[in-house]
Amino acid sequence: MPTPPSPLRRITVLAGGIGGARFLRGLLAAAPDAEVTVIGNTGDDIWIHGLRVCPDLDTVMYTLGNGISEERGWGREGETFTVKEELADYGLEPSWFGLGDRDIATHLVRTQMLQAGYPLSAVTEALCERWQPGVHLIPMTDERAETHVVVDDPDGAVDGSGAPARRAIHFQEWWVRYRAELPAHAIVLVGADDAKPGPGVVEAIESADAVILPPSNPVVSVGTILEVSGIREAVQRTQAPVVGVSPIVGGRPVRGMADACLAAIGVQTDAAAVARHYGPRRALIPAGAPADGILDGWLVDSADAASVPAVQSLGIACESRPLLMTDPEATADIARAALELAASLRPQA
Ligand code: FO1
Repeated sequence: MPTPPSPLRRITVLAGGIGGARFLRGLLAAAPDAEVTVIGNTGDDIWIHGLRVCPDLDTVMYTLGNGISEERGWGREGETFTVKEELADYGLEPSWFGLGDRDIATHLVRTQMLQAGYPLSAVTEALCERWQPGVHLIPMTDERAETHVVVDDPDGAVDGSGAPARRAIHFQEWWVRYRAELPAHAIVLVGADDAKPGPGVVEAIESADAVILPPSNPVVSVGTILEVSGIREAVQRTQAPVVGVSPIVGGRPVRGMADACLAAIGVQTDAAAVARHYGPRRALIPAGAPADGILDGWLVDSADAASVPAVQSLGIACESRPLLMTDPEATADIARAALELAASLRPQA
């Protein structure tokens, strides 16, 4: 008996880099008939050696196009770094960001198209012609909006009062050069106010049958996408159920350094705390309480089953199940569980 086509045909996902890309592989396996639109984070984007690098868009494109380096989670499989070595021999900075030779071809195509006047959305569509990721990958905005991190000056400069001087560094420098080990006083999306949602972004959220927040970084990936004016509002008003998958398991990020980012905004590294941070969309809590959040449902790992009642008391449906994406089958099961929770939350037709 063929499984009936799921009522969730149009699925929109707000995705960051590695965790989001791996989740998407499971989602496509769990819902092969679905039409998946991925709104990609571009806050990580950076000019490096005159090339425009879009780490999260490329990680989704390479992962779903089977060109990703599995062991790094970013950049290309079978990569070489000859150009990087040559640049280092010239003493050209930054030497802390590794551009692979194959990866450089992507940045050359993107940079040439941007300089010819194409918007990032058109560039991304052109690059996806080659990679065929199986999703419609669209940047959160076509405008420049870059995540910067306010830290104590790494060179130890002090201000007039002798306190450590603070300065903003690009997210990639904080993440790659300093491994997010410099305490972040603030994380700022430079350009957020002027950036508007990219073509198709609001429409993909409003017309979805389900909106999914994958286990991407809640601050510098999902959080960044929601900072582009108009996107959070679209998520709050969509008719589609909005379901998230916790990126924190047993008090620790599944991968990456989400804990350093959560600390920067004063949110505990805990599955329930992230749900509270995203907030309930429809208040089940006493009428009149603010329900300006974005979540209808939240999946937590079995290790965090004890936090289910606390999340439910916020007005967010919550279930616990294994969330470690240990292999494609496990990832497909997680995606399936997210879709089932979304289907159960659809307004009764
Ligand atoms: N991450 C690193 O830890 N070291 C690198 O040298 C590095 C280079 C790099 C080049 C292209 C690219 O698309 C991603 C790259 N990343 C690197 C990963 C990147 O910092 C992260 O994927 C995201 O920005 C965070 O999700």
